[in-house]
Order: sequence, then structure tokens, then C-alpha cells
Amino acid sequence: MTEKFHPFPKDFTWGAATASYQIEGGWDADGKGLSTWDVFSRKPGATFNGETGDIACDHYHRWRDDIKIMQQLGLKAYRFSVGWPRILPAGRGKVNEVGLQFYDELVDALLEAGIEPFLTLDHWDLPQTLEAAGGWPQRSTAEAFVEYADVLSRSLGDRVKYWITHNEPAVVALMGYSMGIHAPGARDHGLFAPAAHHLLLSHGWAVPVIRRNSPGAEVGIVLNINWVVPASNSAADLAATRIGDGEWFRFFADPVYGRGYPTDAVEHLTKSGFLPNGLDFIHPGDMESIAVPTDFIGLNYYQRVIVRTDEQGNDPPLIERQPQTPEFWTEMGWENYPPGLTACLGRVAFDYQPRKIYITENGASYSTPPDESGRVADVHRLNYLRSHFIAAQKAIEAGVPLAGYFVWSLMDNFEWSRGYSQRFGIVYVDYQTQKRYLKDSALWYKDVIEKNGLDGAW
Ligand code: IFM
Repeated sequence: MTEKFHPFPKDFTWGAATASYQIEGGWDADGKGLSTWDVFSRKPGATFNGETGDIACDHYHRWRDDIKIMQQLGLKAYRFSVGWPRILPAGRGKVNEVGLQFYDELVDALLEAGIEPFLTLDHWDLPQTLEAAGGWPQRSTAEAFVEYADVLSRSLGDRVKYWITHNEPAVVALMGYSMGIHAPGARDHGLFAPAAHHLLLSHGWAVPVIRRNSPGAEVGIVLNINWVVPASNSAADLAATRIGDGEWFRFFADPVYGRGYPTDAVEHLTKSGFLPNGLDFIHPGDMESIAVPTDFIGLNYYQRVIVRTDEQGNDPPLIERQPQTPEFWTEMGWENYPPGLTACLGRVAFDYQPRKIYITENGASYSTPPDESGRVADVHRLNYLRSHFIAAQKAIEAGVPLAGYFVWSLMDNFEWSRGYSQRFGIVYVDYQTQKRYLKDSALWYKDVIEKNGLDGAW
């Protein structure tokens, strides 16, 4: 253990991330069309307490103040997403100039504040008109995405130099179309593979369009990754771990890096009856399109997942491994396991050889409120971030080309089906008054950014 200052590489990109539907509000402002989340969140029982993103953090109206907060924290970069139905209310066709202007001004103000914009095109708020026509399981949605990418990159490509096509396509395909927990709420396992394929295909098609409209820009995709390990060496645990990793990660990473869909995952889907028409949604040339070279991969890492199952495929409860305290378990019920970050970074760097990696999301949900003086002493979040920064540095020392780190999230926000019950922000949001409070973790993060490193022992 060494007591010293641990610097990060020069020019390391320290940032924070958000997503349009989670923070903007203004759900029907200025000609915006409906998104799948506007519709899904209104379905009885779909979200915690029936909560919606109608108002959220009202960022649509308060973005100037929010940029001041980013400046105060010294953020080098800000990762945000664009609400597709603000730009193309019907998904394709007529452009809503007022919607475009919102992001145009946001980008200008970020640059003026010295903050690099990292723009995500799709963080799940698909225009409802496209969903009504079948959504991501349909090829036409991939075609519409390219139109959207073209409109946006023609408009912002002179200033935005970091583009992300999709955020966590696995979550959309699995939780949105297969399990029904996210919008659009479909519960049809047969929709997983076609939805995944069209998300990936639209990525592949959009990359050259963005490059054409934004010369010199860096373009990538963001995948979610857990450190997934078997609870034992039993054949059942080992197989379930492999299947989970296949569907949640390799089904997305492998084709992006030119390997096609993993054969074990395809076999499993076929055996389970989830590919009723085989892989007929793959047209000639699709896999080459998906494998278009990218400049970086973004990884969203939060937790370790330990897989335990029996011969019948039931999931008996895990034996408790450590105290069930907030130090070890965030309020999402996710395990705080920093070594998993080092391991995931090493795995991706070694297996896929990306040019660069960004941690595009990492953070923890703890609900610590402000005290009477307005201080938010979110010690568990601070420790979570600190230990994950250390884990990232270990990966860098081992040779991982990690270029930046985006904390999830800049501010508390709408946590999808969990509504406002989960707070991931380093900035506390009082949803009644919309007042923002910098949490202790934010003030600590400011110091890390300023020094470009961490003090202390590890
Ligand atoms: O809030 C989400 C985000 O939208 C996508 N990644 C995980 C976060 C926490 O659940």
C-alpha cells in the first residue's frame, strides 16, 4: 500500500453523463413528438408510483444553470443524449427546427464554457410513430435512424467532435422488447434478436454518415458490461454465466468488432425457440456494415453479477457473501465491486482491441438528502467513485487505452421504471423546487479533476 498522489494520464477526459428523457422534461414543448417512454411511463404499473419524465429535472428550461454547475465542477466533458422526437417528431421527415435549436444552443454554451460535448443519438426515447410501425424489430427503424443521424450531424457536426450512436442496445432489446420492463414494454423473447440486429445495423449505417458530416469526429457505441461470474464450478452455473454474458454483452460487442453473432448465443436462442425464423433478418452485407471501424467503445459499468442456477434453470438465492450494508450494496441492489471494473476493462481491451475506451457511465444510487445546512454528505457514493477511479487507474497501468471517465450521473434524475426512487446524481435535485445541491461527491470530484488524480493510499 502506498501513500501518495496517483496521477491520471495527461488530457484524461473527466466528465459526467445524463440522458434526454431522464433530465429534460418539456415532454410536449415546442413541437416535440411523443417518445416510447412518454407512452410507456403512462401505462398503469409500468413505473414506480406511475412516475414519468414529463418534468424530470426541467433541464429543458434550466440548462443554462446546469452548465454553470458543470463549470463550477470543472468538468472537461459532458455526455448527453438528444431526444429524437424533439428533432423529428414523427421519427423521420419534417425537422422541428425549435428542437434542433435547443441542442444547438446547448452545444454552443458547452463549448463556450470549455466543456467538450459527447453526444449520444439514442438513449432510448424512440419516436412513438416508429414504435407504432414495429420499432427496433423492424428494418425501417434502422433506416429512420440514419436519417436522424444525418440531420443531427449536418447541424452539429461542425462543433460536436464525439458521437455515440446508441446507449446500451442490449437493454433496449432485452428489457424493452423481451422482458417488458422498459419501453415499449413488449414481452416477446422472439423480438430480442431482430431488435438487437436493427439497433446494431443502424449503428453501422450511421457511422459513415456522421463521419461525412463531421470531419475528424470520433464515433463510437456504448455497451453495458457487468463483471459476470459463476457462483460455483457446477456445469449449470458455468453454462448460465456463459449464456448471460453471450446475450447481454457478446451479442453486441462481437458483431461490432467483426466477429458476427456469437455461435453459442445463437444456438441457445434457437434451442429456446426464440429464433422462430432463424436469422432471416440478416441481409447480405449487414454484418460488414455493423463491423464498420469505430474510434472508441464506451463502457457502462456498475456491478458484479454472480450467477447461480440449478439443473432446472431456477435461480436459488445466493448465499450472502458479505454484510448487506450500503457500503457493499447500492440502493439499486447492485453490488459495489470495483475490481470488476479493472477486470472488464482488461477483458475488452484484450479481447476486442478497441482503439480507445471511455467509461461512459459509472456511479451509484444512494438517496442521502441535504441536511439543514444544505450539505449532502453522500459518503457511500464518494467512496464508490473513489474506489472505481482507483480500479480504472489499475487498468491504465496494465495498458488499457482508457481515455476518459463519465460519472453517472451529473444530477439525480428519472431512473426509468424505478421513477424517482433512485438517486444517482453527484448533484442532488429537489423535484419540488428544482433546486440543485452539490453533494460531497461532486465537491470531491471537482478536486480530482483539478488535480487530475487522487490522493491517498491503495
Ligand atoms: O440510468 C441508467 C442509464 O440511463 C443507463 N445506464 C444505467 C443507468 C443506471 O441504471
